[in-house]
Amino acid sequence: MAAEYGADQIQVLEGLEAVRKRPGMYIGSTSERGLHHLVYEIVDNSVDEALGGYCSEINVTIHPDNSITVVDNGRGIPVGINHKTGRPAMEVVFTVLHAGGKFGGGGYKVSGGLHGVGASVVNALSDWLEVRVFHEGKIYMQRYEVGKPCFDEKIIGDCDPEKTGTQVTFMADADIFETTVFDYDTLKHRLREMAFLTKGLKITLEDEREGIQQKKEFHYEGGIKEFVAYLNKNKQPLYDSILYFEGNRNEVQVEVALQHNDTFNENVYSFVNNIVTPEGGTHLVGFRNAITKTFNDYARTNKLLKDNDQNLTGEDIREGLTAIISIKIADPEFEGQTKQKLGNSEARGAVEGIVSEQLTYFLEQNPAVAKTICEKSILAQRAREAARKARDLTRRKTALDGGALPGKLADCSDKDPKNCEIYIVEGDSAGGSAKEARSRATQAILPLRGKILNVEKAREDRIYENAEIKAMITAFGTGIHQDFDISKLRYDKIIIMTDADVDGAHIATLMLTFIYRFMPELIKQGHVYLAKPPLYKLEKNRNIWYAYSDEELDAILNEVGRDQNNKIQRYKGLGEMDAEQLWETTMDPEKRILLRVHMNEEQEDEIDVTFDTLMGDRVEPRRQFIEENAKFVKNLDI
Ligand code: TSJ
Repeated sequence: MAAEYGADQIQVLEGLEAVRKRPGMYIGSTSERGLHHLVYEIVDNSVDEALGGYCSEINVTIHPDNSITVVDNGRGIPVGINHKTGRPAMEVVFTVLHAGGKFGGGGYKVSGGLHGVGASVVNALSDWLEVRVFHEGKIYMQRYEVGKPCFDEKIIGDCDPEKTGTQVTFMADADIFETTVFDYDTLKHRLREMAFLTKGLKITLEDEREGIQQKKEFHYEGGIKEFVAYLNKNKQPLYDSILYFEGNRNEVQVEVALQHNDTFNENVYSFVNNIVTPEGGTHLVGFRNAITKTFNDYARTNKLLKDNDQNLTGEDIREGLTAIISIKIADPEFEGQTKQKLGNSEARGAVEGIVSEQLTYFLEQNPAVAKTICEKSILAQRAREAARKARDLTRRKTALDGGALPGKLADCSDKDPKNCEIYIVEGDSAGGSAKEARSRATQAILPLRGKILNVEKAREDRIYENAEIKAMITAFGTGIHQDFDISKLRYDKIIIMTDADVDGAHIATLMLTFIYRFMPELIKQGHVYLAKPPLYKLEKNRNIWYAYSDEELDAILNEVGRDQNNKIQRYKGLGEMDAEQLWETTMDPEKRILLRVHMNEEQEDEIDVTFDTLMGDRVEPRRQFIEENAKFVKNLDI
């Protein structure tokens, strides 16, 4: 332990103690999310070095004990004594709050973690942390425990004299965080995003933990252009080019990339200093203003819009648009309840000016692309008008006749939604068995015919014409989009019941897509479930077993013996079960398995749906099977 503490050091330690007392103030929370922010805080320092042009590679490693190493090939944190403080520069970085990147000539800082607090906060919240700097053939090192230096900066060995860089390893403090186990996918997602946002920078992520070992490399010479290509990769683009605009104005650095696809959804993500701004702000407003004005001007000038046609709305132009807006600004101001909405007014002008100018030029140079986008927007305009009429009609209907329920719905008798559940069943015949099997008081059945409309691939007016979708909307009772009201939900559980095969999984996916796009709160608040029918029935000596996977069938056979007189039935669909079997295996709340659907909030751009397992009393865990099957629905965007 370094023994002597002067007055400055005591002040420093008090600073770090404040971080440990109120960690939430510095990293948002001590949940899994806060834990992962520690990594981003460290990586941000290397990204700053890359933005300055001094670093081309960052490697992140999750070690078996869940400690983390971040290493870059930048200039290295300056070694030796920092004159202002009389302490080693690296010690200042890790022990003085807000010290990051502020010393040495030409310190450069545009990025910064969500809370922009830097390395000392990570140190304060770590059980231990070690930093190594590679400089002129020597390795400089210092170690800290619970924020305190264990010794002065020292040279611990030699390295290649050409090698420069900084390496930090830390172990999050288990006394502070709810969990200290890192999630590979969460880190992967954010590091990929950082690589897209910093063109040319190579970032690797390696997981050394037992049973997990994997490695990823992210390196995009095209930056956000490649980000747009990535977001559109499972979609059909409307034209080949990805539009790209960049420039500097009012001391705001602006980069925009965009491309339309043939879906009807808008996928526009904005970033400030490499941090996503889900609530947008002035930079997003500038972008929207620019495209609305530029496309309307172009469409008028080129007679794609006639004199008596209405102007295109921003929404019309953004139908099927995938775009990234990334700005860098010295003093970002965030407003709104969650402080995630950019407030700087100079950002609006900068983005609007750069996008208007360069988009106008692009459209003049690429009339075919311009025409494609304008025509799609004009179709969207017409569909919007038709959809408004259709929606008004549906709205009026439900209001007038007190919400006439769909004819196919066999409703339950209990009127308290808290007790009620609705089974959405694939196919009329399975629907029939389910109606017979159900517990009438609390279980409603809505049979749907075959595949429902894929709402990702249909325009809004066609969606409202679809009978299956209308039936679900009226049965649930909540309304959709801006009319959505959770207090009107007629069932506590919405249970999707489809065959246990690939077709069934596809149908379930289509239903989840519909719910996700029209009433996402139902998923967010945990009201949506998948039923899990069995795959096999085994009969032996008048005893019956049901198996929900091949592994389970195997386990049952091991137990009862693999004899000649075993009768094994493979269920190909729900229709093969009689009402009693359906009740016993899939609908009886005491015995059934339900998977609760939830959204991974970190990854909303990938629409990631995962599951909790809820099982009746007499069913033993079947985790593996469920994990395997959950993959079917992993990517909603089929
Ligand atoms: F902050 C930190 F300690 F957590 C950290 C910093 C962690 C990691 C993995 C890397 C870094 C870091 C810092 N990488 N590169 C730098 N660069 C500087 O600190 C640096 C070097 C030279 C000069 C100069 O003006 O000569 C200025 C700076 C800021």
